[in-house]
Amino acid sequence: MTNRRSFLTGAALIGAGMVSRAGAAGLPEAPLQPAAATAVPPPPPTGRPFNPVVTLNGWSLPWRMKDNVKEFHLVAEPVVREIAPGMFANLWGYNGQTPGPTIEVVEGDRVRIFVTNKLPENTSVHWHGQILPNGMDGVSGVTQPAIPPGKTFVYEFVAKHAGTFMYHPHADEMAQMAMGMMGFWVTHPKDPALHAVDRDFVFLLSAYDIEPGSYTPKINTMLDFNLWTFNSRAFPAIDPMVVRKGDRVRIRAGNLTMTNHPIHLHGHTFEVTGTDGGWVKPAARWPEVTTDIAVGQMRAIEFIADNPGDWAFHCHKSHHTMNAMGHDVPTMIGVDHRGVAEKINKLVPGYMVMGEKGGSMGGMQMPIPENTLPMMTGTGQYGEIEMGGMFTLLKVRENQARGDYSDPGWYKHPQGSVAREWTGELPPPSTAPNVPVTKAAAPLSVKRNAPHRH
Ligand SMILES: [Cu+2]
Repeated sequence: MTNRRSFLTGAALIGAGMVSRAGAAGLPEAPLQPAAATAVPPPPPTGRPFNPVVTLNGWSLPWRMKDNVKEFHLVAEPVVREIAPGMFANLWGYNGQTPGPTIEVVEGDRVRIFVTNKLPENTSVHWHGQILPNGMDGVSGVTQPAIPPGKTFVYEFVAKHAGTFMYHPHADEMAQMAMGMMGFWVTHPKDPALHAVDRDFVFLLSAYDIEPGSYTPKINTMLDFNLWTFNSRAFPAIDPMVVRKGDRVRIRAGNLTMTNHPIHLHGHTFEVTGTDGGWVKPAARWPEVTTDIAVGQMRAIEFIADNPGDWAFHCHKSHHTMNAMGHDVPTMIGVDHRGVAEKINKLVPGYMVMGEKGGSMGGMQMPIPENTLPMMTGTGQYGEIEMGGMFTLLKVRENQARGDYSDPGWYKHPQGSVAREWTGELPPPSTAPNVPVTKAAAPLSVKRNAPHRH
């Protein structure tokens, strides 16, 4: 993981020329983040104190204080995102990344956001969930003229309510969101002790349809996406959420895909403590291990990480824990196609028949096209994980230092606490009763019901 200090040093060096130019124009700096590692933010250098969030495989946008106003500079621009090692996508985002940087402010802050449009078409920014003056709502054509390419607009409002929000365009939004235009927004409570947690992770759910061998998403796809991501990253490239045993943990997620995602955590029960409408009153909360996040919604879940281990955290739609897959594939389970394979092999040497025993890749190695990802991938300490897409791990450790987010490696299970093969006596195998599978259907005779008498 990159630490913010080293990143800022790098940015300052690269951007030295840009700073003076921006300074002359009165604009705050627009820092860039080209790396996809999780950047853990330091405590806020200016303004009211708050407990920063950790953006999975992302970062938080630095600001400058000017006359007691927090000034940010977002640059909407084409970016190249590494979806996972070896696979890159031509997307649109902000300040070098998609999603754009997380904006963190404190309840009551006056916020000024400069938005420079470096896209080839008009854009705007809608501040999803914020209660603000109508003209700052970012709906192009309705509350403002769209921001033309090359222009900079300025938004200014008071962040009135603490909570979990996001930003995204309201201009050609189908195309722009399909290209990755989105970012997280957190308004922290004025009192940092209110809703305080030890670790606070944030990410956005996004989906892309990128044909193997190509780099740009098909923006007209409505449902049949092949890359399901947290912050435009697919497992095994999503960083784990590392916590210390006993930590109070919050995970906030927002959904900017075209379908709902039932997000499921293993080993713990949580409560939904916040939505994009605000904090849920304690009396209205109930325990869950899965929470469905509908399109356009934000959810904050909270729990005490009291169970050490490597716990799966994923979308429960099984196709969403797969990477680039073909959906027009017949189910071959139980079909003996050895003879067919032999014949095809005479024509196409090396042809591999798949799916007879299920979809498991079980040690198979197959060449894949350029710039795509294997469907199911990742290896754990006990072998192949056979998951992709919207999947990561919550790693709960006794001895993880406070504030340390580095990956502690695989969990060392206490002796005798791992599922294992039964080596004792086995009962005789049971079989299903032998039922004839098909019988010529007898012609149907339909009996008309007597009329009802009500
Ligand atoms: Cu899903």
